[in-house]
Amino acid sequence: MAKRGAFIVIEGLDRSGKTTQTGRLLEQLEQRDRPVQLFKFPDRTTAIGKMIDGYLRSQSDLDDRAIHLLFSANRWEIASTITNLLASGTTVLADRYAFSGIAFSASKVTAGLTYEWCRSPEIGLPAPDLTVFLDIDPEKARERGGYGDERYEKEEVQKRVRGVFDRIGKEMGSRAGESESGGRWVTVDAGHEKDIVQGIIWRLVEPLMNGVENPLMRLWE
Ligand code: Z5A
Repeated sequence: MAKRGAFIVIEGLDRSGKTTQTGRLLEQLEQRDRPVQLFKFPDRTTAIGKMIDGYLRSQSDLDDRAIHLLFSANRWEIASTITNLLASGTTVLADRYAFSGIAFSASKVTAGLTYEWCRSPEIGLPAPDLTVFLDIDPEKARERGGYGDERYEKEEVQKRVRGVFDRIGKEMGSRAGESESGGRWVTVDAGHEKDIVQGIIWRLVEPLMNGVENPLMRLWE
């Protein structure tokens, strides 16, 4: 049976290096002639993505539940493309995914959104085979610059977000190996130099580079 492509997600706090590392990973896979496609969430180019972009730049205000559902819809509008690419043998990389959706919304103190409510619209999305969580101390992230321009880029928000990511990681980790696991969750210290982080990620990704045999799972199903 032909192998399908692997679905690899890079998650993490702000300025942890997700865009840097997904870009490097894309290059490494292309250099090895692997068919690969990168998605970045939110995808700000679609009609839904443009609404999200306006919200993040504080150009518009939206109900907390409405924006949460828009972030999720922004993944659902691309979900079938991801599924088809994987089936055709293409490796799919994602810069942020459903886990960011849950972590940012569930950590909004005034909104009162429960973890379960936030997770609900994400159930059934294509499940990654590997999620690399880039962990960084929010204070160290701030030193990387460009921090603070958008809505959630505040240290106290980032600390709460880190707490929810922790919960997700434990939940995913404890399910790893079960059929409905949604793949491995690996936390990587993103405080190292870029090349070191890249090397750690590559060691995790290399075994998946030539595709995977197991069928694609759906998140939390
Ligand atoms: N959000 C949400 O609420 N719900 C959702 O469902 C989703 C997202 C998907 C926008 O996300 C916001 O949307 C985000 C979460 C929320 N809110 N916040 N806050 P985004 O992905 O568009 O955010 P971004 O601004 O593009 O990315 P980022 O998180 O800020 O950065 P990053 O991708 O992790 O880092 P980077 O761009 O690769 O690197 C940042 C800088 O650090 C840059 O100068 C690098 O050269 C430097 N860097 C990177 N790695 C290193 C190392 N290892 N050492 C030193 N310097 C480094």
